[in-house]
Amino acid sequence: MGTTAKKQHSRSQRAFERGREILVGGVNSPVRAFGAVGGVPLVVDRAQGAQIWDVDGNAYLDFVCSWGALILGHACPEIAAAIADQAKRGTSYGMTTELEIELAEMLQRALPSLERVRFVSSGTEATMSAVRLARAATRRDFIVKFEGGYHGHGDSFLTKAGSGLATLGIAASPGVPQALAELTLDAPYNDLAAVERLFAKHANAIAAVIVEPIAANMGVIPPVEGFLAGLRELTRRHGALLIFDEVITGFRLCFGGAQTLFGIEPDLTTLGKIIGGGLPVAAYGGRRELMEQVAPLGPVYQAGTLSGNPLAMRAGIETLKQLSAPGFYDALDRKAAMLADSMRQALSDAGIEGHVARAASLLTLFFTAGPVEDYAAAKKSDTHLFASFFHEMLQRGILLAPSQFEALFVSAAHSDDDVRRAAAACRESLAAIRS
Ligand code: HOZ
Repeated sequence: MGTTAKKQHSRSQRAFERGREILVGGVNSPVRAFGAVGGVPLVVDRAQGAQIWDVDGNAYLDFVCSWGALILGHACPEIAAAIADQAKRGTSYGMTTELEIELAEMLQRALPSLERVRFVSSGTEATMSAVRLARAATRRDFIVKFEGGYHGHGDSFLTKAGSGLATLGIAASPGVPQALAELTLDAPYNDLAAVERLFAKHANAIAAVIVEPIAANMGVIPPVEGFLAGLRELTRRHGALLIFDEVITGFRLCFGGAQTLFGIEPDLTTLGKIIGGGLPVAAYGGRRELMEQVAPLGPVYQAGTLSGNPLAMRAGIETLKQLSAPGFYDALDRKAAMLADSMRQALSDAGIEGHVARAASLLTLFFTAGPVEDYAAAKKSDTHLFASFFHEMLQRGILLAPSQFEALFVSAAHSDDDVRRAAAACRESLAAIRS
């Protein structure tokens, strides 16, 4: 590991330049554009297990894992077989299948708060639909979200948001009508008193509080003791709904969600990523009397041609089957702890001020001294140092998300050796950016 041969990127460079002539910014999602770290974005050829190859044949150990969707790693044989089998039976029917019922039942067994479930195709759809339902059910218009939280790109979520907006420095997206933007109230994450003040100021007008129960789109920030329980109590007291956005945390921390881990029951939950096994699936669900306000039972309209897509259902079912194996999460946790510990040690050995946040297999190395409890603290990170670190890691064959404000995902496909390799690369990279 001591030396790194300079990687060659000529085909990736050519592909990216060609892509830029037709795809906006050469990408189909801004977070892929290396906007904050510079350099040529990865143009992927294939991936298997924990490895991903670019079109130049460079191999990387992948800690992006499709932004958390691939907890079993790439091209998991059982999932690939299930998709191939389903493809022969038809790829989309636009009608109900037993597969949808089976996956929904599996979700409900793991997350009992999901009394009723609706499948959609992306996390954005899930959060938009959950908020629409919350507004309809409460007959109120305001929502509370948290600075640095990310709930997809629905109009109501694009102020002070994390993920790509944090990465690209977009404070609020143009194109959102002012009248709508004014209905989104932002509070600092982990600041219960701020939420209480919003409830006092907008008495009987807040429909819902939406929160990532473990923030993972401003880097990883776990909730402080009492924060989630406090949100539960405050929302109940004020007649508002509590929405847990578990698009990242669902089935990431345990066989269930953050709600399982913290013992807090939200009114509505959004899921995505892992439940689709790498295919486009998301879901929202929650209390029966709320969900039954959605069409066709109620008037809250939401629909989708590809919702509950059979290929995606097969991938989701196969994924959850594997996640339910005894010891699955313990093994993942052990590897993630190993990586986090070695990163902490490497920071200290390099004499670089930093903070490694971890929640199960979600990690972020912040280039700022801890604690990082909210977006303001996360933003104090030295993003230039992060960019150098990112490229040093990439050069050593380790792919991280190209932003300080994202999580690193350990998957079941990462072996102990992979973790040791990443840890060694981290040590070398930190030493390299210090000098
Ligand atoms: N939640 C993902 C990043 N934090 C979204 C990925 C994307 O925007 O493409």
